[in-house]
Amino acid sequence: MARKHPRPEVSRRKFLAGAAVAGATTALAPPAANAAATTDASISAPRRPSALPPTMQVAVAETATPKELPRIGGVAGSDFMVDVIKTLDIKYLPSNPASSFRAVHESLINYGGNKTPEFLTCAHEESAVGMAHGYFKVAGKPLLTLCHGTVGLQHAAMAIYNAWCDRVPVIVVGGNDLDAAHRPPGVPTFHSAQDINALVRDFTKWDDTPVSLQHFAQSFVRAYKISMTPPYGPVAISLDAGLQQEPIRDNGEKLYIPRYVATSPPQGDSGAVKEAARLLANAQNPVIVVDRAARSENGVRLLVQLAEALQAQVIDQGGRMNFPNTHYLRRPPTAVSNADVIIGLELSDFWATVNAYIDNGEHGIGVNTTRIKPDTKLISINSSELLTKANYQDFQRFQSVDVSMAADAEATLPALIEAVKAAIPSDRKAAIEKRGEAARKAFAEARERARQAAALAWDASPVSTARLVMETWAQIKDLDWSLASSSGNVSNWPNRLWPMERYYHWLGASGGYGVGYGAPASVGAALANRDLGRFSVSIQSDGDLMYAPGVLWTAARHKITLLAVMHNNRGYHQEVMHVQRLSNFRNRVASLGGDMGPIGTSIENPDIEYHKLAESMGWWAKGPIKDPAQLGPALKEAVAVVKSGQPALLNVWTQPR
Ligand SMILES: Cc1ncc(C[n+]2csc(CCOP(=O)(O)OP(=O)(O)O)c2C)c(N)n1
Ligand SMILES: [Mg+2]
Repeated sequence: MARKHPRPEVSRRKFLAGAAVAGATTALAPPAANAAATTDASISAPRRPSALPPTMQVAVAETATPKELPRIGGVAGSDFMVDVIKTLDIKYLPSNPASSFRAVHESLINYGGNKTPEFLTCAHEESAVGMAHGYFKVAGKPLLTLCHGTVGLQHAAMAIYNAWCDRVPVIVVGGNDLDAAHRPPGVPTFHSAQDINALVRDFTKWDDTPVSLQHFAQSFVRAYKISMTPPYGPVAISLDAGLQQEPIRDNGEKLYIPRYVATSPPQGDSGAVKEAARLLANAQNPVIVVDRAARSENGVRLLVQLAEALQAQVIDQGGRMNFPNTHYLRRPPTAVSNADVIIGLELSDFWATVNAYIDNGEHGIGVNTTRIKPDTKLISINSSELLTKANYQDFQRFQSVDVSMAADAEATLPALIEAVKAAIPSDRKAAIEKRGEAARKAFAEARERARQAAALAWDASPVSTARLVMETWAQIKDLDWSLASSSGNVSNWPNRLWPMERYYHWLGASGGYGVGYGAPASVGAALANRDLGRFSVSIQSDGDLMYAPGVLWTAARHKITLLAVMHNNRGYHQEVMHVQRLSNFRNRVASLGGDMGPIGTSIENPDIEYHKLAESMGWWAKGPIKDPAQLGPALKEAVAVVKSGQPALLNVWTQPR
């Protein structure tokens, strides 16, 4: 990095030389460090054998009490960074430590008092970002994570991709030592790159590499602002180690922190809103499809208003808790087939909403069929159109729609509701009311069918997924509960049978379907719920937990209360089905691994003792529960433990799904 300014009072070079003497690194042997003040030591010094016996200094550094480091004069640059960070009221900083951000780490603790943000020790960078992801969906506020800019960011990448696909803001700051001439050789140089942000640029909204403290202040506030403007998304900042470590240079320029003012979300164009309202108001059978439409409790209220004004059926695809599943207008995805007008609000996949892809064509190639009538009018309000990048395919297949608004659905709903009310012709009001009556009947019938289906194999062992979910419900229903995450596949039982009415009852899934989201996201969501006095429960699948189980320790360490009920089907069941399907296509018997179960997809023999795993990291845990009769009493005990302040896990053996 080219630095414009003259050298600071205490140069980073001297600091590092001091650090070497104090034993921070044996690689920076004093002769080289001293000689480097004038010329490059490697040019003038005679070649030395590579395995040197320890010098006096090295031996002392490795065995003796380290000498006190020389003091840096002035104010540390990273203290100013902490001042900047503190203006944004970020409550937590889940992170795995690394030397590339040691200066800002030190400032956060000793200068910032480890408050706003509070450092939460994470065992994996993916867990840190996953926690931030889950936290946002409850709190509506982003978290900051610091990571080792190369290897740490590589670990964080999948979780950042999930956040990107799920339109969730996360502020990712990666430490990186840019100055090749001055950074320590060896590991810190392995862990440096020209441009760490390149790793995640395809799935972050914005990134920057500040080269001065003032630049950092601008970048950080800008990053926060961009990530918090709908459509939300993760952002990345590369933080140079030198910039963090050096003192503030007093060159007559006063550092300042730009004020953060939230950007208002983009609203649909008024002409397009009017046209959409006209189509909806005159439709015989309008259908509202929602995915990430509601960003808040108010969003849920607005959707109910829109649906009731039209007595339109609502299909909730579940990216968020958009619409109460207890409302009589709630319908299953098949309801699109009779629609003459469909409005999609923040759909991640409009094409698959109105088309079906059936994975059983010839040679394993899927077959596409339409789900809707040919003249159905389509309307879309989707802020994701403002956030499309080329490489990753999260934008899905292209779907032509008749009225298309690149706008935030929740922000557009008030105008749309008004426009719909104004556009309903008075002679259609009776017909619209009638639609509501039919919907009530269909809703009641569907609910009864779901209840009957849940009763199937009620006493089966291992436990049926419906029983797992409903026994859990029986123990939490009187609490102010939040389903922090549901990983694996439990046939959607919570969404089908738990009454979900509040925004935090359901938080959606990972967004990018990168498995390993469930465990950290539930801990992050539980953290936000804890601060709001709510009870968090998760359905935790076995495959998901094994990607990075260390997040269990983070939960226990930081007193994050969560009840994790395991859907332990002893396998990557979704993949069991895929291999089976291909075997069927090819008219072959699916390969079995003797007592190992399906090869490559079962997680058995040895069976993982998740209860012991959790216990070893500070959780109360019980299992394996195979007899469904034992589930209720165990859940009761676990709920009491969580209420007392400790996370609890039940290892329950379940049917595949
Ligand atoms: C990071 C990642 N690796 C692999 C996959 C492929 N995959 C999709 S579902 C699945 C199984 C997950 O197992 P589990 O969480 O136990 O859920 P189950 O299917 O058993 O209900 C896998 C491996 C993925 N989506 N993401
Ligand atoms: Mg599984």
